[in-house]
Order: sequence, then C-alpha cells, then structure tokens
Amino acid sequence: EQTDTMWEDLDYTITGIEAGSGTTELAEDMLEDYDNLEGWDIHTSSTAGMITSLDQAIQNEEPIIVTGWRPHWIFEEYDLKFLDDPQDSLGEEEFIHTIAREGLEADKPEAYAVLERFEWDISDMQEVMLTAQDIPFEQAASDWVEENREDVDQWTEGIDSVEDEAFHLVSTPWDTERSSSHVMELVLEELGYEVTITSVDPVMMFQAIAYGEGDASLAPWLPVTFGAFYDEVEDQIDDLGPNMSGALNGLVVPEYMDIESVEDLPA
Ligand code: PBE
Repeated sequence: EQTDTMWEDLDYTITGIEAGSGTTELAEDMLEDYDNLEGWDIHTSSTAGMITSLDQAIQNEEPIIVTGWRPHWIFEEYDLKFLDDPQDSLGEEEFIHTIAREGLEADKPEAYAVLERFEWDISDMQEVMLTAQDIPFEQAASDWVEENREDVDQWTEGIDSVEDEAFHLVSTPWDTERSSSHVMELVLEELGYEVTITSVDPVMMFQAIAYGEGDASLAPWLPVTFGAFYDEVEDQIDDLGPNMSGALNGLVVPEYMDIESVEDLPA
C-alpha cells in the first residue's frame, strides 16, 4: 500500500508557519479536537519555509500536509486541496474586519469614513498578491488601484482632503494583509494623509489598536482565527465590520494525496 510508507515519510508531522500566527494557534487546538491526531505535531517555521517544503515535496511527488489559507497564490501555482475539517477546528468561512482605535472617528473623521466604506472581494486581494510575486507590493497595490479606479473613487467620494496628517496602519506580516494595507495606504495618501504601516504579530496588532498606539488595522480574521485575541480587547476597540469575506484556514495537501479529511489521518 502506498499509504503505509506515506505516513512513515510524514512522521506524523504537519508543516506549519510562524509560531505567533492565528493559523498555528488553531492548528495546535486541532490536534486536541481529533482523537486520531493525538500523536501528531505541528512543525512551526515561517510562511516562506512552509512554501519551500511544499514546493520540494511536490517536485518529488512526496506526501506533505501544511497549514494553509486562502486567498493565497499557492493555489494558482500548485494543484492543492483543503482537507475536510468536520469539527471546524480551523473554522469555516472567515471574514477580515477593519478595526479602529477608540476616538479615531472624532480625531480623523475623513480617514474613518474611508475605512467604513472600504470593502473588496477575495479576487481583488488575490490579484494584488499574485502581481506582487514579481514586483514590490507598493507597485502591485498601485496597479490594482489604477485598474479599479471606480471602486476606489467610491471609497473617497465626497470626503474632504486633509493636510499633513499622519495615519498609522497596523498590520500583520502576511501577503493577504500586505495587499490590503498597501491599497489603503495609497487611498489615504490620495486624501492627503501621511501613512505609516507597521507589521507585527496578531496579538500585538490588537494591543496596538486597543492602547491607541495605532489608528486602524485591516488585518483581523474573524470569527475564529483571531477570536481569542479579539475577545480580550473587544471593549477597547471600534469594530467597523468585514472588509472582505470568503477567507479560509485549513490543512492543505497536494491533489495527488489520497486523503480527503482530517479524520483520514492515521492515529
Ligand atoms: N494568516 C492566515 C494569518 C491570518 C490567517 C496566515 C494570513 C495568521 O495565521 O495569523
């Protein structure tokens, strides 16, 4: 049977990403949610490391299980599938929310109005992420803004420009959030803001907004991914609701692997 050697090669290991990420936290919980995963481990490293391992496994048609999410360009590059997760440990559909510090609406009403309107599709984010494979994110975001002028103009329509006002966006270090932050940076710059983007771990991102060190973030994946962090600061932040829907976390494997569900993994 191909499968026996397959599991030996895998050594009961799931290839993970950064230890501080939401996806990793959920995957650690997942090991406890499924009896058959008791002896399994998540090998944390980095997103780049995970992608390198995935690429190598696919070159050699070897088995591999990674923690993944969409939108991501790996789904364009390789034939991959999400494993079914009947217990929803890694969540179902996720929404990416916009959050602001308390008081932002009064302090910077123009930027706040743009943030309230900002909403885009998963295909938009995916496009920026794909373009940014070959050129810097700033350029990919700028290309997207020019190609989607009508949408962008609706976000700023009727909103007054400002002069020499600083705006601090707090983000997280993944391509999904690089895409949204750089697009928002350009949109706010068009209104006259001087925008800084700081990229930190999810837990720090929530704290920065809760303590008013940052103005806003477009990075919160909810309800599941960052649910625990969100609950801790819910009363100290202003949640403007989703800016994107259709995101998803899960265990991801190459199509050639003969498994469909987390429950198919051997104990
Ligand atoms: N991710 C997926 C983030 C949010 C969900 C890797 C882009 C994270 O895991 O924290």
